[in-house]
Amino acid sequence: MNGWTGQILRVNLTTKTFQVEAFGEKFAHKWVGGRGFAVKILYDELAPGIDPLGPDNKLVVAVGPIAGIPAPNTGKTVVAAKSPITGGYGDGNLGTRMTEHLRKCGYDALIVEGRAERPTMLYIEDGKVEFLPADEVWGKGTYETNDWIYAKYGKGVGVLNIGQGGENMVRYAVVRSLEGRAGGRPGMGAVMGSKRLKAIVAKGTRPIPQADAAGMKKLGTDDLRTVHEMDKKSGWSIQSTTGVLAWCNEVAALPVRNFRKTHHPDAWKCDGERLNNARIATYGCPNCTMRCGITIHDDLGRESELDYENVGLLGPNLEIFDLPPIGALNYMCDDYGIDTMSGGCVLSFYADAVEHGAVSGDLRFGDAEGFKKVLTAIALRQGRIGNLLAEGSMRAAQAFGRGSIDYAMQVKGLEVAAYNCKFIPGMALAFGVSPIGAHHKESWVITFELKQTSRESYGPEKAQKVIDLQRIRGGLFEYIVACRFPWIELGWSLDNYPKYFKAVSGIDWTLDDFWKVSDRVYSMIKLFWLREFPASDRRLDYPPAVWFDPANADTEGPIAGQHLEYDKYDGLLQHYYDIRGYDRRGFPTKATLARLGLSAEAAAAEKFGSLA
Ligand code: PTT
Ligand code: SF4
Repeated sequence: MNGWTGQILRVNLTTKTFQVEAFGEKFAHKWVGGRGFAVKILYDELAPGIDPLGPDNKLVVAVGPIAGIPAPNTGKTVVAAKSPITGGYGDGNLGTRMTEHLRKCGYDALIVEGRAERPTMLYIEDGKVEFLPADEVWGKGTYETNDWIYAKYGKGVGVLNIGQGGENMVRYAVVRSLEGRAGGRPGMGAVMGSKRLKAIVAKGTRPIPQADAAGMKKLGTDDLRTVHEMDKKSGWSIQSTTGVLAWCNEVAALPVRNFRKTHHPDAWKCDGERLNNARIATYGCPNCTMRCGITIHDDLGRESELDYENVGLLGPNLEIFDLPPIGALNYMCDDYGIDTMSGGCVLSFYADAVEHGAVSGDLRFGDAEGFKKVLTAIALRQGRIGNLLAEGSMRAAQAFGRGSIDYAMQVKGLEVAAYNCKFIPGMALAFGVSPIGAHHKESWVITFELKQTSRESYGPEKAQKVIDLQRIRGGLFEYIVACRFPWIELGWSLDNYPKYFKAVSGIDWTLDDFWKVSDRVYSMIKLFWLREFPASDRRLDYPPAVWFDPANADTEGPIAGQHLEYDKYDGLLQHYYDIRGYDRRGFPTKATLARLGLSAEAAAAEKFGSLA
């Protein structure tokens, strides 16, 4: 079968056994790869209600048909499991040499089951699988672990690993790879830790089956060159993602002081221009010619890689505006293997809760040293506060009480990205309906909303745009598995992707064919949620309450006096459900599921909650 290796590797850490399973064209064409494979496998194989941090959860590492093949930005891999922070489907996407090596070992996905007795490193080399002791690096950070692996196998291998955050099952621990960054915000690192799986290493040498390997090679290498030229011409990677910080500050969309404020006069001190001036090196994922990872020295002289989300949520959101201490918090998150975004929101929530008397403590906004101490307590689960905050802001708020849940900046348990939607209804909707909890990766509608429509509108055009973007970002790029930045940042045409797909698989699909897969994948994720939360309703798709609170409205600046309104947001949500073919609770109807070829899955889901 061209385009896919046709094989999945299943390993069991409890029994230290593995098996290779074949999949056919029907499965490949229906789910394509990455997120598509992951949600189908997890839906079919996980019993509803299992403990995400117990041995019954499974970790899926999945690539897609163009992943790992030289072509623009194809070095990405999806990591997925039932999420410890949301209890629903969770995944993330990171740049890593694992992408290419897993495929060259002969697999399009890896399923990790069970729980090892001792800390373990899984080593995969072509057809060989080894369960090796990792006691030596258990308790160590991701940098030291990575170096330990490189010293054993050389720098060219594919590596996924976790730090102390994952080992201690911090519910927002990520999976790390030094050739990319971090992935799996909804606790994929904690799932690895719960399995005592410190690292996965792969080294493959087999060819990846392609319909037209020579044609793909020419197309891919030519396009890598063109993308590089486009980047140089546009200058995008001068500031990379952090270019957006100054704009967010200008349009009152920056998270400041746990999202209480939307802009700050000192924000320029940590903007993209300052970051570029402080740059000491540039990093990129494999198969990328528009490398966007900018590193600086933190306040201890360590090299720390900063993106917009990391700066926004560990900087202004904590009222810290100097890059070196922001870099230090970011370095700590990377080394502990903790998500910078949830980490930033949990820290800001705690400072806010102290300020509002929900909990006693001496942490104050702007106190970088204080935030570092709390972050360490979280990663190592030290003391009552460290332990509580390691559970995420939603659970911590439930423990603190006193109305603090209103300013825990999360949706479905997962903390929001660095866009302050106090008065940005469409982006608030994008967070609300993101299928893994709040994340900007699914639909970054904010620029359309503020540049091409009216900010005040709660009209169907915004719901439609959220869906259009979900189909591309949360759909296509997550199952074909490639970085979306050439498209979103440089305008690289989406029409290139059916071309790559045809060269590797021989299948001639239009973008509309891909959108159908996207809708199928989103509906499948919804069924996963229905099974886990059968009594849930549309309030699961609401953003944090503080954005609706008139008392929280800005007192000056471009959106003074403005805030989201519940009835209007609910109307916007209904537009979204109507266009998607979902019922009033936000689940796909039977007719929608039948249209997407999911009647069997619908029948299985009905045991847990009825469908309209
Ligand atoms: C992603 C999320 C992001 S999105 C950022 S910064 W961003 C944070 N980065 C973290 C980090 O770094 N260290 C850490 N300990 N935690 C971190 N958490 C946060 O994780 C990422 C890039 C970026 S930089 C973005 S937008 C794009 N994301 C893509 C995506 O999701 N899919 C896709 N097909 N292409 C993408 N391209 C871009 O990749 P999660 P990465 Mg990460 C230091 O995975 O869980 O989705 O969270 O992916 O390889 O590290 O690159 O302004
Ligand atoms: Fe990785 Fe950035 Fe390149 Fe995307 S643009 S592949 S995130 S280095």
